[in-house]
Amino acid sequence: MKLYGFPLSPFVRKVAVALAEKGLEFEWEPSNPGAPTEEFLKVSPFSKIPGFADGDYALADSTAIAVYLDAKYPDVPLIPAAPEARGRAVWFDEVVDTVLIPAAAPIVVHRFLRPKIFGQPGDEEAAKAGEEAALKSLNYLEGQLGNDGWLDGEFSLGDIALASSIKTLTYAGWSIDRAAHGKLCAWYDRVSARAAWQAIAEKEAAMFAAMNG
Ligand SMILES: N[C@@H](CCC(=O)N[C@@H](CS)C(=O)NCC(=O)O)C(=O)O
Repeated sequence: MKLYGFPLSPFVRKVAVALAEKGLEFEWEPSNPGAPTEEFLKVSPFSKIPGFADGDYALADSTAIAVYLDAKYPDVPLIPAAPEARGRAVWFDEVVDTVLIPAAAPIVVHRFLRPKIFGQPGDEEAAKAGEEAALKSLNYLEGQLGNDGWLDGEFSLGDIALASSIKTLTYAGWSIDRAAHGKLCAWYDRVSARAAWQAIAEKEAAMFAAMNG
């Protein structure tokens, strides 16, 4: 199996962690959607990351890939079978992908990508507006969490999507406000302690070191 895309992307990390949770080996190519190779465009026709290939089979959307992986390699399920839990796992994944990530994106753009990667000034006002905009979904997610465990019953795709998006924000120096979002903070610590999460964090760090070296 092969995963294409920079590990900074929360969507790419979501797939990497899902693969690791399932104990699946994969090759990870840090493809750049701005400078796509022919091979990458074959799996990701719109040049979005992640791209993914399992033999001759290719997909390019983190949720579609997770759905495929769960059906094809069901030993460690990440999308629960019970209808209610199944619906909520996909709901949390969607809240993260379509509400939290777009709202919080300016934090990463203006405090990490522009100043640290592209050598351009970041717009601090835009970053602050991103922090403010992200509160709506963070407050909602805080309200969904208990004092232990996961977003909904078993550890699922929703947990992976949310933790992956938070990790991307940490590159910009952002962290969960423990006073305002204590449950979210403790939950993120629990996700970060998982063996699969740590294995991907190590791979990610090695990829960043190689790119910067
Ligand atoms: N819905 C897609 C979103 C993928 C996406 O937007 N990826 C961004 C990087 S975080 C990307 O490829 N951007 C490059 C572009 O849009 O040209 C998924 O879940 O995989």
